[in-house]
Amino acid sequence: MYTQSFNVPDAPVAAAGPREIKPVLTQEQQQAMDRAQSQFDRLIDADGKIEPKDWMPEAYRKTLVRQISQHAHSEIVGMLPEGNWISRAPSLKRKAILIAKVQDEGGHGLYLYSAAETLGTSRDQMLDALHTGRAKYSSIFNYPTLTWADVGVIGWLVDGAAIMNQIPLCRCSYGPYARAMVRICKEESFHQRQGFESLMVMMQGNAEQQAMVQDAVNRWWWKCLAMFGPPDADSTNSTQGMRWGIKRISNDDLRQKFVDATVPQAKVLGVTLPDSDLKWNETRGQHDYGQIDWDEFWATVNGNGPCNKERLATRVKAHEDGQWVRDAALAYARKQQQRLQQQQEAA
Ligand code: FAQ
Repeated sequence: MYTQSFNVPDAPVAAAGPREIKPVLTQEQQQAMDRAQSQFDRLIDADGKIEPKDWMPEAYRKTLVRQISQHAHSEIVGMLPEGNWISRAPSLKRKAILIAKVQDEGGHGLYLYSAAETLGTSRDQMLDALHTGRAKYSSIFNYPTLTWADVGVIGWLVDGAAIMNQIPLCRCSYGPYARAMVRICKEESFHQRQGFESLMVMMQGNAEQQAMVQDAVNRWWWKCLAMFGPPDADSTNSTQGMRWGIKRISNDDLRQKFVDATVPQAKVLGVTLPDSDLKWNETRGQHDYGQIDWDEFWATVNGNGPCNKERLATRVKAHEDGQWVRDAALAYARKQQQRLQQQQEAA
């Protein structure tokens, strides 16, 4: 079910009607199309921004809808593993921080759905793709949060990995996505810092608390490395994404930057990263690290991780439970419109 890419139809296709035939362009139309393509290519080469009303190749638009909507779904589904702990946070302070963080993730989802809507897709289409299992969301949110230390580790490592991947997206060639990412990255930085601080407090506590942190790090480390996506050689979308200035740094390069940035932080915290191959490589000026379990990654992406079904069912239920809010908002909007119309008619 998760294996399919998110495809947006080019145009509505009649259920039982004949297949759409692409119109044959006149010479003039073809020349106009070629000019638009050249202008787009020049803008991309000059590192400029493409805006919603600009002409863009259909494949560029589809790629952005795919990535931005998957990103939005990840933020929304990403509320669930930590949301589970709001009612069990160990103090009022931790509860307030966690509520703020989870709300931020919801906000990120909404900015991103809005950015994707500027590409001519609707929120309903995107949500339908998520709820029916046709759209992907980040593999990382299909793992359970077993203890309070998991909440700190999600902030430190998952948000840390998310920032590493998302900072380059602030320079993405599509204006609305790039601008949304600026604010998102600022908020993710707070998330990462609060996670690290929460773990620091636990590491200064008793042996049981320290063991809890180490156990959470052991369970999340490899999943966070996989979060950056398949190795560059298997990354089907990278070459084109880089050419279009959507993606700026490759999956493997970002993963390496994350490892190099995290090793010293782990030392400060006093935890061990669970990789016996992890060591500084003097020649490369980077850390070597061990083998990621890609079979597990793909099983999770394909819907068979430990929590995929639970996460999706929770999302679908939340959406259905919220139907009355959408109905009420529409009824209110209709009423306002009628009132305005009556006032205009009376004037
Ligand atoms: N999970 O060819 P590539 C967060 C798929 S937000 C699932 O390398 P691409 C905030 C990929 O879609 C986290 N699927 O693809 C937070 C493609 O399949 P498709 C999300 C994955 O697009 C923190 C196929 O594999 N961030 O954490 C994953 O060039 C804490 C081949 O891969 C974003 O979405 C994966 N991990 O590069 C919230 C950032 N990796 O679509 C709450 C924006 C790859 O062709 C708590 N996205 N796949 O069927 C991106 O930067 C890129 O889309 C990548 C993948 C880097 C994720």
